[in-house]
Amino acid sequence: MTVTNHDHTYDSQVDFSSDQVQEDNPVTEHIEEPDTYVELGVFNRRLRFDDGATHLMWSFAKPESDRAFPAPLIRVNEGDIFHARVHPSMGPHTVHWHGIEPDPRNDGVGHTSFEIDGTYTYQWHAEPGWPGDPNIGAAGTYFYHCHVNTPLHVQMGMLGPLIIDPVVHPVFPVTEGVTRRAFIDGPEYDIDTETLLVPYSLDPTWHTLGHAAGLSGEDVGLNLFEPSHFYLLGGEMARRPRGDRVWSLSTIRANVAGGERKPTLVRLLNANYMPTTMRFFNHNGDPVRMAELIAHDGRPFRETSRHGPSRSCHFTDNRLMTDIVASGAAERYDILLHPPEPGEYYLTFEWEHWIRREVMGSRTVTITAS
Ligand SMILES: [Cu+2]
Repeated sequence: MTVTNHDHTYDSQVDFSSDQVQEDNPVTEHIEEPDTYVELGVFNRRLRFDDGATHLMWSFAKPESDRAFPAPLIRVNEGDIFHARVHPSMGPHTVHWHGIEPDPRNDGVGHTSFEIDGTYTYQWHAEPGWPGDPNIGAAGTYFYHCHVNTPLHVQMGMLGPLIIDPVVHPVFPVTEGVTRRAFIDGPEYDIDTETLLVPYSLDPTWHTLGHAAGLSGEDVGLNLFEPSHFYLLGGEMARRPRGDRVWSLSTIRANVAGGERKPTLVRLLNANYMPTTMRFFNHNGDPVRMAELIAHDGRPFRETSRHGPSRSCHFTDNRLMTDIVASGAAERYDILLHPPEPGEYYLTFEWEHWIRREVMGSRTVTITAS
């Protein structure tokens, strides 16, 4: 295939992509006053994981904060104008707001805009929802990641969670206390036990490569991802630990179904390059259908088969209850936990080979229901 771009002719798409300068230090067009503002730099350091291994990681950090992995949680309210001032020190890098779909200049994809050489302020608007309307509303679980030499930079750790919280509508008020809705007319959940779950697998050979490895067409092994470390990252969002460290998930607290507290919400962000399966079971090893899927990739599950407002499936007779959740790269699921009784349950996460589907790695965490 020959690709032509104005005065050049390229032998391939790779050749074309590799030859783009596309580095710039532009000003943000049509800039407005932000409601939410973050500043992100880039760090490069070895971090110790919960299996005792240390790996060289690259990720994003706020100037005054820890150099931790995953990168800082960014939380935005529907209706907000959001700004992120990004100044990569070991660039160029970008920030892609995965699932948000802003205009190309603010979408952080170098091939359709530019990579940041200097500083850039990304700007986008979080669209407010409306009860019963399946077509609008940004509330949900997303993530942000670098989109330069993407497979490598994401594997190196350049990713962080992004959550958009809904506006409150008078017909769907929020109960007093530590409660929030997942989306405008969605179910309420307990803020205190809200948990981020980021499965991530790591191939140490990739963590020896340079910033632009493979970009000039040479084979550096980026077609071969052979993870030997498997991690469950995250934890209770209200209790993220401090320090230059990996945020590891060891246990999940969940509120028992039917109790006074609202259900626990687990926000799954799949940071892997392979198929994965998550299972819920009890101490006998029996599957427990305690997981209710309420949204996927920032889009609520709604009943759309009838005329009129399309309700959250949570408020219909067709709740999406399951004991097994399959997901792949970059997928997000918002999962309410409904453990039937107090006690201990388990969540097992399995990483599967792309082709053979054999289990390459597995991790289990305890879910303590009270
Ligand atoms: Cu990058």
